[in-house]
Amino acid sequence: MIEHILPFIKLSPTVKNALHHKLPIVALESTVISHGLPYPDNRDVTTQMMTAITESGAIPAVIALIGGEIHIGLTDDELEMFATRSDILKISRPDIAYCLSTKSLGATTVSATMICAAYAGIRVFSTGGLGGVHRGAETTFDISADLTEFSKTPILVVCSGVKSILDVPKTLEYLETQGVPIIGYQTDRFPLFFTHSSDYSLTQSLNNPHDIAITANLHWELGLPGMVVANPIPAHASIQGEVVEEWINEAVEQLNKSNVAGKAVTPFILSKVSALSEGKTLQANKALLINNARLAGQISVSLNEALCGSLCEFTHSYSLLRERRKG
Ligand code: PSU
Ligand code: MN
Repeated sequence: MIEHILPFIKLSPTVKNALHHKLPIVALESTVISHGLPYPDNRDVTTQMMTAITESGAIPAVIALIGGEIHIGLTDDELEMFATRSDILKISRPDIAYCLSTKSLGATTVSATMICAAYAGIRVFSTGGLGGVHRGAETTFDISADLTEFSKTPILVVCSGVKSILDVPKTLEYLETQGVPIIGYQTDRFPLFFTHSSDYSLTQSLNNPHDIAITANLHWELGLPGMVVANPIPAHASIQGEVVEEWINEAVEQLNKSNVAGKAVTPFILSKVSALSEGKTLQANKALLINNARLAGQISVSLNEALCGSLCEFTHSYSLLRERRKG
């Protein structure tokens, strides 16, 4: 399968070199840049996440769709473009082919980033929060494609749980049905994004990147696909659950009064909550993104030794195919 997909993939020189030398790589999504955070925080925090990954000993690779190609690793100008332009599509699993065939600019969500990272042989991906089961899903059926992706694509996603803008118990039930492991990093509680702990207990908890890497490798050796590592927001940046809940209830009320639906729901609630909190949630969001990037870098470094053979093979066939296409 990989052979057919390679012509659609454009690796940045840094990522290409990293694959060639079997260095650990961490994928980053672009929807959080284009639809999740305001400018210039979106650009600046992405740069800080990349630095955190580099400091952990891994190579960062922001993923986005540009001009009919899946870009793995962006230039500074491309990052600036995704941080500033308002005409960028939000791309989940169903939208990838359309975005490529129309040569549109596409920011990848968690589901699409997982798919594209897997094409390139990347196994670790860092983000802020997963999409999930929305409040009221029993009537709207609004359940993020992120959740089903974990039962299909072998990627480990480091995140800070989900925002309580979602129906958290239903999201956890859904992940369980999809067979998705959720490993709490140094915690046995599911973190709620802005809030570092919750009443939802986890059955799996590991205390260091090495043990997570061993478990992830075993998961994939067994032929099982995606997994979640839930990394709580650092305590100093955590906001009390009850406080966040008030902002969220207000945002959901505004949503219900509007005619916003579908893909626009998550960005709508995110920006309302940010405004209601007078920027406090933005600071928390940035802190957890950087913290997750650091942990993902460490896990990727630990995993690297166990996985290196397949990456080298990929890079070789990638180079051959691109040469053939150009010629
Ligand atoms: N949750 C956040 N911030 C985000 C997103 C989710 O706290 O930016 C983005 C991610 O890209 C996620 C997507 O994959 O929203 C989910 O969107 P939807 O609920 O429409 O599936
Ligand atoms: Mn949705």
